Amino acid sequence: MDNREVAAIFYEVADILDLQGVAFKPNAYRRAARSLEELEEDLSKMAAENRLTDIPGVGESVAKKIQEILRTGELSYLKKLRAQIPAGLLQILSVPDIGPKTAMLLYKELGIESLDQLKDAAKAHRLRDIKGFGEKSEEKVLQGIQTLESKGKRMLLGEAYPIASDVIGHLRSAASVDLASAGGSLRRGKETVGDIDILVGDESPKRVMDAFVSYPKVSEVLMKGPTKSSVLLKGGLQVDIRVVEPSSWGAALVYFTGSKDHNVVIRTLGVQKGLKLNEYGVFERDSGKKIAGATEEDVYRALGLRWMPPEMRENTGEVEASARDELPVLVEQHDIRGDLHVHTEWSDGVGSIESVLDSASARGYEYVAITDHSQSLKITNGLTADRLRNQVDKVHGAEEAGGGRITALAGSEVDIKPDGSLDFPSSVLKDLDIVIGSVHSRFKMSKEEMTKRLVTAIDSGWVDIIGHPTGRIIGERDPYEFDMEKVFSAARSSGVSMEVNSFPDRLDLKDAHCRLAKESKVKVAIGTDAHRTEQLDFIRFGVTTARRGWLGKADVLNTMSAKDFVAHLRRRRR
Ligand code: DGT
Ligand code: CA
Ligand code: CA
Ligand code: ZN
Repeated sequence: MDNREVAAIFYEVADILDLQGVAFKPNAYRRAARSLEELEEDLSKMAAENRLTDIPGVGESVAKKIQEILRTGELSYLKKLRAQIPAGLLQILSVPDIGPKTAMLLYKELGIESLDQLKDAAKAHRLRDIKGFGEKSEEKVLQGIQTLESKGKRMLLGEAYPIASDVIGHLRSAASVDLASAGGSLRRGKETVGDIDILVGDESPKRVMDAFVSYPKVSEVLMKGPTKSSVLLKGGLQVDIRVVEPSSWGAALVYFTGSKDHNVVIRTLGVQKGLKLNEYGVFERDSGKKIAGATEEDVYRALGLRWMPPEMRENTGEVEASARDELPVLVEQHDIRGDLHVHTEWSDGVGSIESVLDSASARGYEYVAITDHSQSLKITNGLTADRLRNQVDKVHGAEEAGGGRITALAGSEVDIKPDGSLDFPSSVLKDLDIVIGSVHSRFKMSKEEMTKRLVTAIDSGWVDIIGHPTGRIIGERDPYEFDMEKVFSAARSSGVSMEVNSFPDRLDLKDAHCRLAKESKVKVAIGTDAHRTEQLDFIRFGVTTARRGWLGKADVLNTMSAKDFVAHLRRRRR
C-alpha cells in the first residue's frame, strides 16, 4: 500500500465524521492525510523504524491506525463508521461544491442518499425547494456529477495533449516558469492517458503552485502542497504537478516520465554500478556524492546509457539497446513531407480542395493526397465514379492554380468490399494518383475471411496503402480479427504500405503493430484522416505512434520527397 492509498483512508474517515457533524476531529484526520500525501519517504519504512509520529499531524492514535492499515490493508474504525451512514452519501460528498452540511441537508429534506437520486432531483428541479438552492446550483450539481462520472476514465492522447500545452502555457505566463514539461504517459505519447503530469524546475515552488491552482479551468483542488499539487479540471481530467530545483530537473524528468517499468530497470542498473537514482539525481552510494541530475542526458550517461526518446521508455528493450549504443534514430514530425489521407466536402469532410492545399502548404508539406470516400459508403456521401472523375480534374486544376507550390495527389479511400474486391473498377482506379483501401463494414467476419479480404485487396495491385488496418476505435470498437503476419507478408510482396491513421481515436496501426510492420519490412504511411483542415495537425499523434513503434525516417513512406514519391506511385500504377 502506498502513502496515497493510506491517506485516502483517512480522508474518508474525515468525510464520514463531517457528515455526522463531529467537530474538530475531521480536520485533524485531514491534516494527517495531507501530510501522508506530501511525505517523500515510504510509510512502511517509517513504521518499521517507529518514526510515524515524526510526521506532522500524526499523533499516537493515528500512528496506531497507520500500523493497522499497513498490517491488514484496512482500518476497522473506518468499517465501523461506514456502517453508520448510507453508502451513497459519501459519493454525494465527492461531487464538487457539495460539502457535508449540504449533503446532510439533501438527505434530511429530500431523502437523497445516492448519486442517482441527486441527479434525478436536480433534473426534476426539486433542489430549488431547499433553502439556499436555486436554478444555478441545480445546474452546478449536474455539472459536478458529470465531472465525477468522467473521473478515473482514461482520456485520448489527442484530447489531453492540447490541455497539457495550455496548462504549461499558463504556468509560463502566470509564474514566468522557464523549465516546464509534461511527464508521464503523455510525454511518452501513449494513446490514452490516465492523468496529466507536469514537471517544473524552479527556485520558488510557492509561486508556481499558486499559479497552478489558479488555472482558470480548475474545478477542484485535490491537494496543494509546497512542491506538489493535484487538481481536477472541468470535465474530470486530473492534473498533477511537481516542482523541483533546476539542479534536479533532468533526474525528476526521467523519474516522472516513467514508465514505471523503465524506471525500475534503470534504477537496478544503477544499483549494480554502486549508484543511487531518485528524482533528485544520481548519487554515489558510498560517498553520497551527487554525480548527475540537471539534464536527462547527464542522468542517463551516469548510468552508462544513451538518452532515450520518451516514446521508447516502456521497457521493451530500449535500455539494452541504449547500453549497446544501438538505439534507432526515430522519425520526426519535420521528416513528414505530406499528408496521405484527407477528406473534403466532396464526401464527409467540411473544407474545399483548395483549402486543403492551402493548409497543407502552410504546414510546409510538399504534397497532399485528397482521398474522399468511395460510392458504397453512402452515409459519408461517397463519390460515384463520375463524381470521382470530376474530382480528379478539380484536384489537378487546383494544383496548377497553386503554381506548383504543392503537389496535389488525386486519390480515393476505396472501400474494400466483404469479398476483398474494391469499390471501383480498374477503369476508374487507373486514373488515380494514389489509392487507400479500407474496410468500413462487416467487421465481424471470421479471422480467415477477413485475412482473405485484406490479402485479396492487397493482391489486386491497385492499392497503395491499407487504411486504418485493424479498424479499431479506441474505447469503442475492438479491432477486427485477421492474421496480421499473413497480411503484412502479402503487403511486403506487393509493396503495399500500412497506414498509421493519426486520428486520436484510431491510432491504427498502433505502436506495437508499427514495430511488427518494420520487422516484416512493410513501410507505414502516416495520414491524418482529416475531415477539416485543423485536423491536419493530428499528424503529430501518428508520428508519436510510429516513434513508439521504433520507426525511423526510412520506415515511413511519406518521408520521401515529392519527386521520389510521385515516381514511386507511377511505377506502381504500371
Ligand atoms: P497514466 O497516468 O496512467 O496514463 O500513466 P503514467 O505513466 O503517467 O503514470 P502516473 O501518472 O501514475 O505516474 C507518472 C510517472 O511517475 C510514471 O510514469 C513513473 C513515475 N512514478 C509514479 N509512481 C511511481 C512509483 O511508484 N515508482 C516509480 N519508480 N515511478 C513512479
Ligand atoms: Ca499520468
Ligand atoms: Ca499522475
Ligand atoms: Zn476510413
